[in-house]
Order: sequence, then C-alpha cells, then structure tokens
Amino acid sequence: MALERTFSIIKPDATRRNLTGAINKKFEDAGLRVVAQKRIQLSKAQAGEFYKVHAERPFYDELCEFMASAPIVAQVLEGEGAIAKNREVMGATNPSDAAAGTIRAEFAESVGENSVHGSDAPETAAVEIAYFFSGLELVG
Ligand code: 3AN
Repeated sequence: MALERTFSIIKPDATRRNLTGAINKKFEDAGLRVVAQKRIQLSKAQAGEFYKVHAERPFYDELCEFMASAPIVAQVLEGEGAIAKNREVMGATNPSDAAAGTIRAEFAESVGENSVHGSDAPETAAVEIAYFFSGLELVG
C-alpha cells in the first residue's frame, strides 16, 4: 500500500471537551503520523467554503455554525493507506453506527457534532490540505 496523506479536523465539540490529545493518540496508535497541525477558529464563511459540497443539504447552516463555534485542530496525517485508515479509526458518521473503539463511538455527541472530519478520497484530501496548509507547513 502506498504512503498517503489525508486531511483531518478535530471539531469544536472535541476541542471544547479537551479531547485533542485523546483523539490524536488513536491516530498515532493506528500508525498515522501528524505531519502538519494548527489550532484555529474558523469564521462561519470559512467553514461554509470548506463544506460547500454540502451546501444543498438541510443541515448545512447548522454545520457551518457548529464548525465556527469553537477552535478546531486542522491537521495532515501520513501513513500507509492513510485515507482509508483515518476513516476506519474515525468510525461511521453517526456515532450510534460507529464500531467499538473508534473515535466517534467513544467521543462523538451526535451525527452533527461528531468530533472529527477526514477526507474521503485522494482528490478531496489534496483540496482540503491545500485549503489549510502551504507546502512549507508539511514537515514530516
Ligand atoms: P463524514 O464526515 O463521515 O465524511 P459526511 O461527509 O456525510 O460525513 O458529512 C459531513 C459532515 O456533515 C459530518 N461530519 C457531520 O458533521 C455533518 N452531518 C452529516 N449528516 C448530518 C445530519 N444528518 N445532521 C447533521 N449533521 C450532519
């Protein structure tokens, strides 16, 4: 399997509850390496741009409000098959469907406030990484 990079967000529900370290321990224990990281607070407009593929969904406005409601940790994770591995460690979108031991099973509060985001494909990973980081900030 190829060495890949994927984009990850620790969401406001998790930063508010001081879960940054607990969540990143799950990623690191699964063999993913943090190669870029910043803690920032998004504006609602910046959250809206990031989630624009969901603009027509009924939960879009609520999602953008939530993502701007407290700091997030934006990060790039690297590893063998990192995109799929990250999503495996995250668990299903709805925490009630998430497998035991996954981040969402342990920490997510609801389908909307579900603690983490992870890219779903190589193309989206590239776009999402570039939205938050310059090449100089990817440090291995
Ligand atoms: P994932 O984050 O697992 O890739 P997506 O891409 O279907 O899931 O949804 C993006 C984000 O939109 C989710 N992480 C969640 O925060 C929010 N979301 C998805 N479905 C709902 C829903 N039914 N109600 C509220 N928020 C939702």
